[in-house]
Amino acid sequence: MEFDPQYLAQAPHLVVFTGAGVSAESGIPTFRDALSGLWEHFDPAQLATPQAFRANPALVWGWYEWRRRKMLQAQPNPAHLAIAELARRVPRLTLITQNVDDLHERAGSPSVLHLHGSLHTPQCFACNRPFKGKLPCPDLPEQGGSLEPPRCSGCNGKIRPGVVWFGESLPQAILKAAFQAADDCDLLLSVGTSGLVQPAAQIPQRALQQGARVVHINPQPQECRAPQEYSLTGPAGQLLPQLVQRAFA
Ligand code: BV8
Ligand code: ZN
Repeated sequence: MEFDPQYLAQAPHLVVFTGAGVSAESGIPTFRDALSGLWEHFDPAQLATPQAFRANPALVWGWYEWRRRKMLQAQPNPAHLAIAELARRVPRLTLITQNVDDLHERAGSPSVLHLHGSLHTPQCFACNRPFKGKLPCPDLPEQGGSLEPPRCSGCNGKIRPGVVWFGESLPQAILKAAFQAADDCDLLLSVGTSGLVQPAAQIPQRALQQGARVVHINPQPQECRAPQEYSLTGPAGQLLPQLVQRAFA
């Protein structure tokens, strides 16, 4: 059945759930593509772990600084801007992201639930104190490189990225708020995610189970197992502005 953009204008509570694909058109490689150059022989699920950081802190810190530099150079794309526009138009919008970049914030989204943390909140690997220092814009070569992490001013421990690694728990209060929004919403847009990573991937399923409409926005067609589940195939930077335009024309 065709998705009617009017559902967007009429939903009392809209959830937008995003993955790395929403930042793809800003030039930020998705998680699978983020392993080029120095890291191309690594599996992200191996590198984005506390074990990898313990074993080779400079390799892991270099990868994250290389990605942070890409984020600093990136601009929000029309998908981020359309989501920020939706927040101004609908009665209630909860934005939940798996991404560690700040492009939703820079596009003007007022509040963002970061399930997997953020590259902009480094902290101490030993004592968890937030890193107070200023991180310089890393001048890593395009193919990246190893970089010794800075040290904690409190305990001299190594500073780590403020992201949730594989095998680490998600921030419980944020996950709880995200699940509550999924359980309460009338419509959920799932934008640019392959739905592989748990427990984030449960969010669209919970919305579907309680009777909300769920719309997947992804260049890869997504499997729809329920009558109120839809798959809009294409890049988010094109489809989202069109949806907003048709919903509020
Ligand atoms: C935990 C931060 C336990 C780091 C990330 C149950 C079953 C199986 C496995 C598990 C399970 N429960 C837990 C696990 C293990 C693991 C897991 O899920 N493994 C997977 C690989 C099977 N989960 C965990 O370890 C989680 N922790 O559960 O802890 C626990 C419990 C108690 C006590 C202690 C421990 C932690 C998971 C968090 C990992 N951190 N990010 C970093 O960024 O470096 S996840 C990382 O992957 C990113 O956040 C990203 O969002 C996510 C997925 O990566 P991508 O594939 O790149 O992105 P995405 O999935 O969004 O795919 C891109 C999509 O975009 C594609 O579909 C593509 O078609 C589309 N696209 C491309 N271009 C566009 C587009 N869409 C729209 N427009 C476009 N232009
Ligand atoms: Zn410390």
